[in-house]
This record gives sequence, C-alpha cells and structure tokens, in this order.
Amino acid sequence: MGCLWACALASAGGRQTDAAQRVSLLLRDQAALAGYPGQISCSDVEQAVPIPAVAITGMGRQDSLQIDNLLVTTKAQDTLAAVAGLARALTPDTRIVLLQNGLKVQQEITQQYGAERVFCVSTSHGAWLRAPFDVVHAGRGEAWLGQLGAGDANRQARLQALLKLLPAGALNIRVDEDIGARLWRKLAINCAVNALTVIHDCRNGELLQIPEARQTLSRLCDEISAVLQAVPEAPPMGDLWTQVHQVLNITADNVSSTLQDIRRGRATEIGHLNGYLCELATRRHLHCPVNREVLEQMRVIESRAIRAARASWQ
Ligand code: KPL
Repeated sequence: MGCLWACALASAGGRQTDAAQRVSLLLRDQAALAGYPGQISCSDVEQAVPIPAVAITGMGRQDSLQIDNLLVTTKAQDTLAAVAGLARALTPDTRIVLLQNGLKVQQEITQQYGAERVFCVSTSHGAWLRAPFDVVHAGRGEAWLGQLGAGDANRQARLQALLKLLPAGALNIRVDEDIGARLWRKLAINCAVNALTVIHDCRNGELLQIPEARQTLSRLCDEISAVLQAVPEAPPMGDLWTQVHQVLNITADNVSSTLQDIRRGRATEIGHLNGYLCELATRRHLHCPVNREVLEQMRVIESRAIRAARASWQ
C-alpha cells in the first residue's frame, strides 16, 4: 500500500502541486535505504516515479526536518513505534494519516496525538509487490478518509483540506463522516477472512469453495457478530455472513494482505485483527473459541514462515 500511495501522490495525476513535489519516502533503516532504487514502479503508470527517500533511524538527530503530512503505511503492529520514532520531526500541526488494517492502533494514535490531527483511511484497493518498490495495483477499489472521535464544527473543513493534498482521483478517495463504523465493519470482515486464507493457503474466493473453510467462516462470522454486539462503540453489524460473502466475491482473485505477508516471511497484522477481537471478548467475559483457535494456528504458521525466510537469507 505504501508504494501504491507514494506513487499516486508523487505523480498526483500529472498535477505539479507543491505537495506532489515534496513527497518523500521514509524508509525503515539504512539497509532499506540502500536497497531503494530511487524510484517506485507501479502498474498504474508507464514510467517509474522518482521519489527522494531517507531512513527513519537517525532522523531524530536532524533537527531541521519538519513533516507537514505523515502518511503511515507500516503494518499495524509497527505503527506506534514508527510514529514515535519521528517525534522530533512532527509539529503540533502535522497531520498523521493512518492506513492500517484493524482499529486498535488508530484508536491509540488518535488518543495519543489528538483527534484533530489524526486521520484514518479505510481502503479496498488491492495491491501486491512484484519486486521491492515495484507495485501492482491489482484491485481497483476505493478509499475512505475520516477522523475518529465525536468531532467538532471544523472536522469537515479539515477533511476537505487534506483531501485536496491526496490523490483523490487516482485512488478514488472520499470523505466518510463516520469512519469509525466503516473501520469496525472492515475489522469484522478481516477477522473472518484473512487468517482463513492463510490456514487454507488460498485466494479469497476459494474460501467459499473449500467446505471446511466455508464452515469455519460461518462459525467465525457468528462469533465475531456476537462479540461486536457487546461492544458499545461498534455499529450494528447486520448480516456479517452476507457482507463477507460479497467481499469474497468481489475480491475472489485477491491474495489477502495476511497471506501476502506469510508468503514473504513477514509478521502479519493478525494480532490487531483476531487478536484484538479476542481482547474485546476477554474484557467482556465472552468466549470466542473459533477466533482463539484461528489465532493459535496463525501464530504457528507465522513463526514457521518467519523462520523459513530468515534461513533462506543466511
Ligand atoms: O482487506 C482485505 C485484506 O486482504 O487485508 C480483504 C478484504 C480480505 C481483501 O483482500
């Protein structure tokens, strides 16, 4: 997602706006910077887009660096540390835009940095990396921008001002006044779908064809709905099975983000999906055995995948 958004932002549909000219990539460390070719390739654009980059480590020492708009595309579990690592480059006016799956980290960052400057994006775009810094925009979806919390009279103006800086046309970005509800629904869908695609090592649509997967999917939907019904902040889920069914049909050929992580030997966001759901259940003394079982299976598969990837690098 980071490469997709960086490329769309930097090319900004051909507009040479100030914002488009000043897009920079913040890479994890010097090793990531050394492997960066200086440009991002994306299936949406004919030519690779040159974007300057710096490594986050050591940035705290560069007192002059100031970030006006920070688009955070790290995995959910890396987000708090990534934003904290940039503390000296942030001002009280820096907008922090979050693109993670789940909802826990968005709530934490909103609480920590203030509801007025934190923005959340929920997206259905599908993307995968053909090679490092070479992204395929596989599923053309949409993206919704909003802010968590009760809101105030200036929220709409803040959202519209930020929207002007984002590649709204290229990535079909719109404002959602109730992004919280959208993120809760997406969380429910990701809890039902993502881990199961790993357990069955299949594309999204295949979950409906594999009898065992379909059965677990149905039990997961019931359990997720029951847990979220007990969470006062969560919106009514309606018929989760039907919603999941629709998403699986629309994204039938997608490899879920979690399965992509596993195949690349990377840590997944599952702790912020089924893990967070289990936390919500525990706080309300509810049982969620299917989610716990899925989480357990995921932990085993994930550590095996990470070990295998490390072994192949040595
Ligand atoms: O959001 C997704 C993901 O892969 O993380 C779904 C909805 C499962 C689409 O692939």
